[in-house]
Amino acid sequence: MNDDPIKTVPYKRPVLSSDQILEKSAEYYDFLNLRRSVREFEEKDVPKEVIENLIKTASTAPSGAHKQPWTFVAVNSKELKKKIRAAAEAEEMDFYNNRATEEWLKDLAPLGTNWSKPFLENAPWLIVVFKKVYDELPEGRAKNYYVQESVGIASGFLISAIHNAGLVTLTHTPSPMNFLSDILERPANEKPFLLLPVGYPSSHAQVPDLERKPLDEVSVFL
Ligand code: IYR
Repeated sequence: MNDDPIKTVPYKRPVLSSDQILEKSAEYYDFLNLRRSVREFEEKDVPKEVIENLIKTASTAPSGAHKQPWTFVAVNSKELKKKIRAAAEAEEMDFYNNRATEEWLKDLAPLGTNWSKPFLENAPWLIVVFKKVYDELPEGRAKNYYVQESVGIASGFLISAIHNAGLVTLTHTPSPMNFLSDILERPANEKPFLLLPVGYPSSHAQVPDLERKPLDEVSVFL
């Protein structure tokens, strides 16, 4: 283990005027406010280099003790996507028919989701985010910290990077999702966290006409 303090370098940032800061903050809000979870994809491929850039962006996220406790598994293989869809739909069928409470089904009803997940095969890429609950190093097991928070933040970066690239995604969380570890052959220290299909929206993609809570409902200024 290396206990030396990390070397420091001068902090570099884009230097903006206060007017530019105001403009940028408003622009970024307008831009991200256009993001929607899209469930219908065009069967059009996205180059691997694009996916690499998205993953590199996600991996710039802050993490507990800079452990970067994540692995992004990018799946383009038709065969693997087919296997993932079959396993996810089996879980979802059981969820919608047996496991979901009345209240949960009632909350989901306006969104119109069901057990059928064609996007798991239609989207050109599935990015499966794994959290590393601990690190397996040559010298043995090492602890990771704030894993849930760190991987959640990295996933947020990933979603905004996908939107920024003009592509779409949705946050799919089949439950339980251990089948992803088996199909993707991940080691025991990695647990599936989130599945993001990535691609172009289908030209007839529809999204629910949702309203976002206004600022005064989601914030308190003191
Ligand atoms: N995992 C299921 C159910 C589901 C749960 C929530 I919370 C959602 O916001 C949407 C769906 C599914 O993917 O259909």
